Amino acid sequence: MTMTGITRRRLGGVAAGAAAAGLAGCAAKTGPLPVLKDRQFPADFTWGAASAAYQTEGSTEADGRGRSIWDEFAARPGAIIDGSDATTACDSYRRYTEDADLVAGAGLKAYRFSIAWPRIFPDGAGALNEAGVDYYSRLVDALLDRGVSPFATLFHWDLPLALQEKGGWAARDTALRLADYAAAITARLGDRVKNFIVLNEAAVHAVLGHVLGEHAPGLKDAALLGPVIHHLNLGQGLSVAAMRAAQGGLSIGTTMALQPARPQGAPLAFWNRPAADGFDALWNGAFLDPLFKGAYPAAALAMVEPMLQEGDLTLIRQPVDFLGVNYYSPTTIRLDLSSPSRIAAGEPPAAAPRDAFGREIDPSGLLDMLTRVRESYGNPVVYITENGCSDAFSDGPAVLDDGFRINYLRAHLEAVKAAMEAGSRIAGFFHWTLIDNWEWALGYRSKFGLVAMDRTTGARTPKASYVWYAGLAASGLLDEA
Ligand code: IFM
Repeated sequence: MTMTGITRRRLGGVAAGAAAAGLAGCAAKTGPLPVLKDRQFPADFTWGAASAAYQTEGSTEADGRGRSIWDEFAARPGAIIDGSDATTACDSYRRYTEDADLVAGAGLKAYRFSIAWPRIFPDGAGALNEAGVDYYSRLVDALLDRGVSPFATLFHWDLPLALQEKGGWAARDTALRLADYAAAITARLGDRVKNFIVLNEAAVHAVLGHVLGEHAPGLKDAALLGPVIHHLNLGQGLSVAAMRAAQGGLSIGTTMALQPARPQGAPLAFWNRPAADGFDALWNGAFLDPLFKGAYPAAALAMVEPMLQEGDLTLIRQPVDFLGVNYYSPTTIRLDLSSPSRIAAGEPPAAAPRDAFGREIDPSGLLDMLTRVRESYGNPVVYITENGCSDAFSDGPAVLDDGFRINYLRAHLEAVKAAMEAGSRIAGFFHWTLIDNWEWALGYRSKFGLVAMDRTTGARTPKASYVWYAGLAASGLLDEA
C-alpha cells in the first residue's frame, strides 16, 4: 500500500496555505459543538502537561545512553528542516528540577514524560544501565516532592538503534524486547510511578517512520506497514501483561493519535468516502480494534495477516486502565486512482481555519473521536494525553502573548466537556507541551510550549497560556472566549 500525496503536513491541509494566510498561530474555531450544561470540570479532574524524552532531554551521550534511531535519522543531511539536532533540546536531563518547578508552579497535578529506552538498555536488550534508571528515579522523586503525579510513557519513538539494526518494529523480536524493558521499568520505578503509558501514537510512528520516511527510522516501504503495526500492538499487549505480572496497583494505558478521517467534499463527493474509510481503518481502527475488540478491521487485516500467530489477538486485547487520546486535527481524505492505496490527503473546506502545519482546526473532530471511543469501544476511562498548538513556524523567538493558544485550548476543552456531559469517562487533560522543544523533523521551528525557551541560555519564560492554564487548573472552571 502506498499513500501517494500524504505527508505529515498534508495530513489535513497545506502548510503553504497557512503561511500565506499569515497565521500567528492557531486561530480557533468554535465548531458545531453542543451547548454545554456548565463549564465546571470535576474537582478530581487531572490537569497536566506532557513531554517526551527525545524532544526535551538533550545529553544524548551522557551516562551510558545508547544510540537511538532518532540520533541516526537527525544526522542525515536534510532530514531536519532547520538542520538542528536534539543533542541539547531543552537540556532537561540536567534541568529537570526546573521543569518540575514549572509544572508545580502552574498547580498541575500530573506530568507526562517519556523514558528513553536507549538510556535503560543501550543495546535495546541485555545489560540494564543503572545510570539511566537513576535519572528517571531522580525525575520521579522531583515530581513527587512537588505533589505532581508522574505519568511515564515507555515508547515515544526513540527505539534503540541496535534493535533497528535487527529489523526494528518489522521484527517480532522487538515486541518481546519492549515487554522486557517494560518489566524492568516497573521493577525499578513502579514503587513510585503509578501511571504508565506503553506506546505513544503508534500510527504516527508506523506511517511517518516506515512509509513516508519523514520520521526515524526514515524508511519508505509500504510493505512494512502491516508488520510494524502488528508488532507495535503485540509489544503493547505483552508489555501490559509483563507489567501487571511484575506489580499490582498500577494504572496502565496506551496513547493513540486519533483523527477522524473526513471525505473531501462530503456529502456530495461520495466517491471519497471509501478512501476515507480505508484511511480510518489504518490510522484509528488498526490500533483501537485489536485492543478493545481483539480483531483487526477488515480493511487492515490483509496487511497484518502474514504476521499473525495463534494467540496474538488475545495477547493484544489486554484490559487497560485507560486510553490516552492525542488530538490535534481532523484529516480530509480523497480518492486517488493513481495511488495503489487509492488514498490521498484531501483539502479541508476552504473556510476552515488552519494550524501552523496547515491542518484544519476543528474541536468537533475531538468530540467525534471521544464519542466513538465511548460508543464503539466500551467507554474506557480516557485521558487526553496531548492537545495544543504550535506558533506559526519560525526560527525566531516564541510568541509570549499567545492568546491564539488559549483560544485553541478553550475550544478543545469545550469538546472534552461536551463528551463528558454525554457520558464519556474523561479523567484528565495534558497540554502538549510544557516547554518549547525539538519538534522532530521540524527541529526548533515549531513551538508548542506553555513556556518559551531561550536556546542559547536554556532560560525558561512562561507565556500567557501558562498563566491561563494555571488558573484553569486551580478552579476547574473553563472561562468564556
Ligand atoms: O511533538 C509531538 C509529539 O511528540 C507527539 N504528538 C504530536 C506532537 C506535536 O506534533
